Amino acid sequence: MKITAVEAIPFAIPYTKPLKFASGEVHAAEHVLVRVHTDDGIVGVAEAPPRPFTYGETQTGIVAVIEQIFAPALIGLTLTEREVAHHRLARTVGNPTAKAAVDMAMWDAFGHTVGLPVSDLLGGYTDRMRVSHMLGFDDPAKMVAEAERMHDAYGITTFKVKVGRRPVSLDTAVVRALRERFGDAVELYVDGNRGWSPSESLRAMREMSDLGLLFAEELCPADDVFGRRWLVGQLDIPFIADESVPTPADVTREVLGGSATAISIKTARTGFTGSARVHHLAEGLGLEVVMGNQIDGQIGTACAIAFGTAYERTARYAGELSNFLDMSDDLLTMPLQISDGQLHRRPGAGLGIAIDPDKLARYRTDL
Ligand code: MUC
Ligand code: MG
Repeated sequence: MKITAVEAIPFAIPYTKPLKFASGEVHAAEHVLVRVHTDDGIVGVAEAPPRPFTYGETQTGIVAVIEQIFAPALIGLTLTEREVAHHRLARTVGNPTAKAAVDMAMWDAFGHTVGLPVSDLLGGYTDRMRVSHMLGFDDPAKMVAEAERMHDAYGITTFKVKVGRRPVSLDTAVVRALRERFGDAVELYVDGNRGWSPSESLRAMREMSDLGLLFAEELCPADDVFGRRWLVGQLDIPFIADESVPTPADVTREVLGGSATAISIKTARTGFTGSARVHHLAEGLGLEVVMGNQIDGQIGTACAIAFGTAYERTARYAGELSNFLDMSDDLLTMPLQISDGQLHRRPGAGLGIAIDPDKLARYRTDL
């Protein structure tokens, strides 16, 4: 169970449909495959998605921090020394997705070593989750058509609508068009990626007050400290903190400060070890949680479903588990399948996934 090597392999897979949102846009999955090797010949995998507009990480930076700092700090530890690994990774500030991928690859390797699924090792609550699909910026007719496609092809009935454009009516028109098209047959919520000011956010939420929204996520920046507290205090639905809460301490700060009332858990940024800490904190504080999406590929989505199915609280709402459908290809030998609006966690040890060597050879960008 001793770690002998940690690899960081950059790869690039184009999106068939780019995702656009208030803080940026993504046209290709330029991610980093992380592989943790042990002296038993076990290999654990995970992926890190660089999101410079969210965490400041780049693909080159993720490879460098893993190769230069994390790998030397972890080689020689056993897979059960997770707390030691966590503290060694924490000596480096920032780099959330690089740390998370290393952590999750260690868990995958541990699952393979003991012959058990990661989801069972974490909590083993259920084997499936309902799926929520993120709809990126476009005009109302195209966003409705995209929702129809996801509804008809995959049975998806929950949509997170990206908002945060100016004027706010650009986005409120989309949400209204979706509600008019689907009626009560779908759940809708909105994510502003910090695009609006607090007052624009309140105006938009008032315009949409008859549309039965489930949540509002990160409509304005957490750094608008009083403005955001003012906004959250006036809403009658939970306000989800996402990129403003990359650590448990941030969750505490935002929630106790009145700037958030629900939490997005993203395994891409807190791994399994950190996500468990956020989950337990949310349980202790009595907060609702949603399993979020860092525009994950299929490896990242396998991680999110493994964690989301482990606990009752994370499996309660639809999880954001479908945006890999917009990628032109992926690295797994067996693709994830969404049907009837649900994704099952993979059976089998670890994450239950295997990397296709031919696909990795085609898409890696370091050789
Ligand atoms: C989200 O929930 O914000 C958009 C940017 C990012 O980093 O993640 C996505 C989804
Ligand atoms: Mg978000």
